[in-house]
Amino acid sequence: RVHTSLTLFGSPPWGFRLSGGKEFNQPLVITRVTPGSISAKSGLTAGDVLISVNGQFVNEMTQDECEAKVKQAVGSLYLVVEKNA
Ligand code: LEU
Repeated sequence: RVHTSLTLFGSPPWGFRLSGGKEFNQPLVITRVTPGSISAKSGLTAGDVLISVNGQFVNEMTQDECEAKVKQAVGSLYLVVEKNA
């Protein structure tokens, strides 16, 4: 399993959807990446497990908290994901 850092340049919508979160006792996982979006161009793919958002670990975040972080980002969004390839 490989941790990969991705920097998405721009502003929301980044073009991905999330599942999981602390309230579900599940990891936050990227479930969909919109073709042609900033996320797609940056190498994010469905199935990637989210590790951190703008340097903040997501393991204690609910899905809503994580989404709020993602939506707050302006200019760029720095993600660390675990790719399962
Ligand atoms: N759907 C949002 C976007 O593409 C991300 C979500 C996690 C808040 O920017």
